[in-house]
Amino acid sequence: MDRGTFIKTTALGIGALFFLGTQNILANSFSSIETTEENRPIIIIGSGYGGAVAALRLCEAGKKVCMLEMGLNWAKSGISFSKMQKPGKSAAWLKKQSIAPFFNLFSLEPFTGALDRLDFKDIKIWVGRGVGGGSLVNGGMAVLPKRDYFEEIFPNLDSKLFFDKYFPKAQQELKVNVAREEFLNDCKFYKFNKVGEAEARKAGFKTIRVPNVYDFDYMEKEYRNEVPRSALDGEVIYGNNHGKNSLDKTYLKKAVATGNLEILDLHSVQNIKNENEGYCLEVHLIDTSGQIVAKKLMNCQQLILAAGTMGTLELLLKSHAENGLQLNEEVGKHWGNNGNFMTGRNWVKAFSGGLGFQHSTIPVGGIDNWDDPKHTFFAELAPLPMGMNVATALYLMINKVDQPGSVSFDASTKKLVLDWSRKNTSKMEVNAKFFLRKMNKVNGGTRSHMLFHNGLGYDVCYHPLGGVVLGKATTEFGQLKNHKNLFVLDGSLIPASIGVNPFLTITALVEYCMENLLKEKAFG
Ligand code: FAE
Repeated sequence: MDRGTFIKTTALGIGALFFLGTQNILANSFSSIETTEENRPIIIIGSGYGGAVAALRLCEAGKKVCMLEMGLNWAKSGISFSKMQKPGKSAAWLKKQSIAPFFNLFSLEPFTGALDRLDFKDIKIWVGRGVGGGSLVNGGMAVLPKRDYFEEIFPNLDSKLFFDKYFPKAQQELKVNVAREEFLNDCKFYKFNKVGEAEARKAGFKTIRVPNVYDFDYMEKEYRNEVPRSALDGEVIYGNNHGKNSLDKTYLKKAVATGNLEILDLHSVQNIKNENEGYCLEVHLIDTSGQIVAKKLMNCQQLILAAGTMGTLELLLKSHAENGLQLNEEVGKHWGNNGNFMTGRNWVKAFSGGLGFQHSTIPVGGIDNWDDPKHTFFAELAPLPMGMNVATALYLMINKVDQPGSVSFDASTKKLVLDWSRKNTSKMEVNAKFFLRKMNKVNGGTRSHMLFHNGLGYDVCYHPLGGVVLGKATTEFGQLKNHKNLFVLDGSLIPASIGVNPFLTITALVEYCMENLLKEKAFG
């Protein structure tokens, strides 16, 4: 696409749209809206973990940074996040129905919500939208990967340096903390976890306590009714109004405080074009109903892609297909679901109220079966905050990815294509059946047909990873190969899996990359 086709200025410009006062209808009625042009030295696309770390370190180094985020700045908007039992504005990205992993009985008015689901043939991928990215909607579990698995996944990285320096740095900045055992024992909202751990141990599995970014001091106050409730009131995948240290309260807050960060929300990047040594972005400014209200061309000397694994891959592959953006052959390879496999059990202590009637939304326990070479997995004891005792236990298993997939772009449909099918999850399914059999044998219960077809949620993915792997598609510090001024800094750097929930690793990796890029004077 050339610049001329890109900048189509019609007689009916933005001013007229506002004058007529019906932006949405008009944005639909007129195919072209005036395009304005802006320049920035450094642009970051995406405000999740990768984008937030990059922004802070650049701003601290005195660089002026502009961050483009397609989702809403929730903190600024004053709009509350909705509870799981009452999905509202934040529940879904421009959908007419709720998009939780199950029980989607709720109709919605399309709104630029905080949770999105990308549907492919054999896999559904959930992602966060809004300033803070995935940190707005995730469970906050901040888990260190197993050191030997980290070394297997990243053979060229110095693991000692990571475990001594970058992981502790990420934990500190993200405000990772651990719940007090006395509180967990006492709190009726964690009965599901207590029962889950006891059942797992009875079945011969090892259980572990899982750190989190949710402020457990705040949660204890919630329990004592001293502050408004969030985790103890069904808030999580549609956002938390209190308690969770999402990125807007950590990295992004610090970056904004430097005075060097400009965050533009509801700015959706459509395409990237390489121009001389810099980049030109085609950007749509949308309103909260998803209608385009303005178009911008944003030029920058340096570009950081941190749009999350799926967002970054889409922008790179689409821009390659449509604008001839040069890509190396590694882009799109080594993609995986981080071994995500959801499963559940029905009839868990059904007649004794054993799992509790109310669940905290924040997970604190896991089953660590990583040392078993035949059935290697980690499983999160996930809450099911339905406000009643459904006697159902939910688990998010994280397995190795023995058959990674790949991602390409179909220019005719203008959509990403995943080379990923049920066969990629066959070993994960073996592990899930093994796990369920062992649990049910000693504890009772049945495979949860209520939650998933045949009790096996092979197509649920919260952790898409890979496609722009560190040291393969990029240099050792995240610079896209053959591009002096284009950097990829997000989950796409991790090849297919990391064995545990990934945001702590993404944060540590980007800390490492940024420290070295700044040392190399990659940003001048
Ligand atoms: P991410 O946080 O996804 O941020 C990317 C941002 O870029 C988003 O805000 C997008 O809206 C934005 N973006 C995308 N495309 C564009 C575009 N074209 N123009 C402008 N902006 C764009 O990226 N992980 C854990 O470690 N622990 C957990 O407990 C956990 N629970 C989860 C629960 C749920 C329901 C979900 C969905 C995920 C969970 N995750 C968890 C995964 C974690 O949130 C995810 O790995 C990270 O957020 C990925 O970080 P990135 O920096 O790669």
